[in-house]
Amino acid sequence: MAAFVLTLAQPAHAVSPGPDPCVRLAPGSEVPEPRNLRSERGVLALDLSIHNYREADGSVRYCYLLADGTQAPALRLGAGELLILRLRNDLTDIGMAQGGPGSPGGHDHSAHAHAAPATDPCTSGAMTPVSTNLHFHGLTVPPVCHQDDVLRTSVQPGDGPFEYRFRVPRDQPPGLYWYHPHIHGFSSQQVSGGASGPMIIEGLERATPDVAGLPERVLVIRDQSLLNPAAPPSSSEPVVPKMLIDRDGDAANNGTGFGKPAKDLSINFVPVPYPDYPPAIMRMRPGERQLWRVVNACSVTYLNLAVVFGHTPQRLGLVAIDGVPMNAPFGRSPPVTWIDHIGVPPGARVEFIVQGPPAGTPALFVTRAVDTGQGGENDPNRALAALVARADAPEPQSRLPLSSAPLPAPARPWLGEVAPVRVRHFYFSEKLKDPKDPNSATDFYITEEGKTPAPFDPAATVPDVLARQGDVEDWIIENRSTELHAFHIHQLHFVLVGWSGLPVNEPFLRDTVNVPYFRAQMLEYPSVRLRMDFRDPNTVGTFVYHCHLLEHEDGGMMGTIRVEPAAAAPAAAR
Ligand SMILES: [Cu+2]
Repeated sequence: MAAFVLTLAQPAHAVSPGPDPCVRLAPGSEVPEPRNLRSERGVLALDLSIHNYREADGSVRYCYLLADGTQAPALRLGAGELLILRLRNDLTDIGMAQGGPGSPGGHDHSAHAHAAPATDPCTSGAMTPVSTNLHFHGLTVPPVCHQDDVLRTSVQPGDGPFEYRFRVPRDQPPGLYWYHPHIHGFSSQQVSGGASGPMIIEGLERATPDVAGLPERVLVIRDQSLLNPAAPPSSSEPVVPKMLIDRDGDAANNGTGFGKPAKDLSINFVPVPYPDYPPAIMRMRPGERQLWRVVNACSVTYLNLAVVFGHTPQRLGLVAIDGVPMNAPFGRSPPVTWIDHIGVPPGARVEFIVQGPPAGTPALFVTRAVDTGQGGENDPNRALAALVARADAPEPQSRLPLSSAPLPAPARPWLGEVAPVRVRHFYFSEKLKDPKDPNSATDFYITEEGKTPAPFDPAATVPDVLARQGDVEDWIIENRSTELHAFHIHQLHFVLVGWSGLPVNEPFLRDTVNVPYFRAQMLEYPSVRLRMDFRDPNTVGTFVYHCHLLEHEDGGMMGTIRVEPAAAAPAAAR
């Protein structure tokens, strides 16, 4: 159930003035590829600005732009290389989330007038609708200002360019990562508005020779408020129970796989709107093998990706999850796992080999329904893109290199076989602000067992968890709510070693994992057991773990961890 603030009456705000900097393609357009920005001589330097714009229908778009207006470029660099990203905040206060329909229109309402003067972006921690920052999801870089801190770093519209500068670790696995804003309370609004972009650490073919030389496509799937919220379901769908609406106005899971979705989806900014889901177009050469690199950049929508020719699901060759090749760096998993659908929670990435259809065969890239639980959003079956096979189809802009010098051997033993020094227990839970009023807003919690559930407190000076660099811990995370949550922790990857008390054999890494939902007839709460890796010195510092359904994160489902240096006194025993 998505539930906290944004239940504003529509649309008391005027359209933003001037041209829309976050222009979107029409439904049914060909899927564009993001512009590739590649490192040169070991450095990728760029200037990026973030913008927003209110549409005539009241919806608000956000976007990252290069100086020439290019949206959401793909940042591509190698392990060991330097990223220098100067972020300028061009957000304007267009009346979102701050008490509703008071502000008369966006014009003459420049956020520059509101920006607090001379606050230090490294320490302000400001959380306003026009504050922003960047999180580099999946990278093991230090949680400090100018690198990957999201707790205190907050850039305001008056601040001028703010520099992010870090070196990608030499042992960062090659694969697909992503960048997005992470201001507590406003993450969902900015990300569902479109603020996100892909980042690729080069060299996947060094771990997985099967992909060497393949053409590649980077696909960012985002969600957004419905373009046609009042439309009845398409007449081609089966009749489903009457729509339920959760307290945020999203369509609630009806358990059928059909009906109105909570959000529309887009693929590289081509919307595929309810109710008819006109697919975007992807041209391929008949039978061509490609590597698809897919980010689930949705704020709240689960994906379950498949490719169908006619009605027949096709084999997809999964090679990487969450930026890490399946077989890297230990070779404990096959380099390619052939499956016919792939579940992807919000925040996660998957990279897989696809074979194009024969000429003339109708083919679709789809997401199948996801059962998010009785309390979850409706994520029905729907198309994303039609695959059109023609001999004269243009080739993707990029191909993986043919040469494939193997990756260096790992420096540390395989995480899955390291004994944890301690086990911690956490649980996801939800509570109505007014238990007597089923329409009141919901608080969202992630709580360590034994403590009192409380929403994330940005003013807290004591971290929720103390750990020590060099340690490996097991975290058991229960779900005591009736909807799915997606656990994510910054700065590190983990191994899923257990599922509701049963051992799991997943000899690969993740940074985001689905936590199954509770049903009333269950005897125990469902859970995941994760082997958490604090061995890397870059994990030293204070950072966050949270649910990656951003309405939940913004609603309080987040905690802080401080990892102390190995040389310091032992972390408080628990
Ligand atoms: Cu959640």
